[in-house]
Amino acid sequence: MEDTVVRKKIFSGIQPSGELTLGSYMGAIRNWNALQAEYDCIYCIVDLHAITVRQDPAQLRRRCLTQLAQYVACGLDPEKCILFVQSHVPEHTELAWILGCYTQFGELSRMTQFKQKSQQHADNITAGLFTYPVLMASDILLYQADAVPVGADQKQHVELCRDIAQRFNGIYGDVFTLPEPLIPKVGARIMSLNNPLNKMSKSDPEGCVNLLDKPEDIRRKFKRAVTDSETSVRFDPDAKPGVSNLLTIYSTASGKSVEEAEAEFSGQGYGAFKTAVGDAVIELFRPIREESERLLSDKAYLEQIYRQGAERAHGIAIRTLRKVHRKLGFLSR
Ligand code: ATP
Ligand code: LTN
Repeated sequence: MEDTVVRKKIFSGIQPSGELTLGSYMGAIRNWNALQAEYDCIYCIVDLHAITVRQDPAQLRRRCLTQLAQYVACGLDPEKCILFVQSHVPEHTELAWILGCYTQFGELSRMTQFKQKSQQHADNITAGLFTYPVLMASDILLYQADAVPVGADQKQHVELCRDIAQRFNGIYGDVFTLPEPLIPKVGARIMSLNNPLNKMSKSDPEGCVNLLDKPEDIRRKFKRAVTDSETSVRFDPDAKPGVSNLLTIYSTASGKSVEEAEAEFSGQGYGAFKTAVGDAVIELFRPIREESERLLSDKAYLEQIYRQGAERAHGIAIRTLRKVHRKLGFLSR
């Protein structure tokens, strides 16, 4: 009899709260792409997470579809992985309620993202913003994911998810797989082009390059990128955060190592270097932008992808949720 190989499971998601950025590409999607050949991958558009801060309904609807088109244009293959929208699979919110009863107030209060976002949205600090990591834990645990490919900023949330799973398993036996964060060695934290001490973020348009930006906008943003008062292109994140960030971007966009990139630009000024980084990113994103535009003109195809994705995701999620109900002592329906 042939051995059945159990493939490891991967889950990740991105909020449709803005455009996909160079940061989310380098920190997450690039890795998602590489993993689909070897693992069972499930990638989500986490719209329920997006509403933890106020969204415009028409814009949210458009961004969800655009984000799906970009997932596919980046190489995520709906034949190889499951692509779906979080709100289409109701088990996410059901399990989140349950897990919230196994999560401490103190644990959630310590989350860095909550502290930052509650400063940014001081007039609207909702219960949803606070319990955001519980919903994220539910996303991951429903699919019994072994690994979660994310940028460095999400490590704390994956660790909390693991703690919640461990606590639950400690009480009820082996219910959940304990997930590991998968964080890339290079590109896990791309910094803002405006201020290289801050993470590149959707909420800072000039410091941030979007996947769908036009070449002239990408060129302009790199030309204006903040560097330092020296002239040497050298990787030293503490002394030269701006230049080091550009080297990281160049290296990941061109496939060359940071050392090769340093050698390539030695003796050249920052002007030529910035132009080359911009050009590398333009060429990296050009096919993605063109393919996204093509896919967006075929709404029926995109709808078919997310409908099938939700159906397959639901089939997996319901099994975990039923098991959880049984373990908790809920009467079966
Ligand atoms: P916000 O900017 O509003 O905080 P975000 O861009 O960090 O949002 P998402 O788009 O949900 O949030 O992040 C998607 C994925 O991309 C996550 O895995 C996150 O860790 C990763 N990511 C986001 N920004 C960066 C960055 N600057 N460098 C590396 N990875 C990033
Ligand atoms: N919080 C994540 C998005 C997210 C996620 C997930 C990532 C929601 N659910 C499950 C991995 C696994 C962020 O990037 N802001």
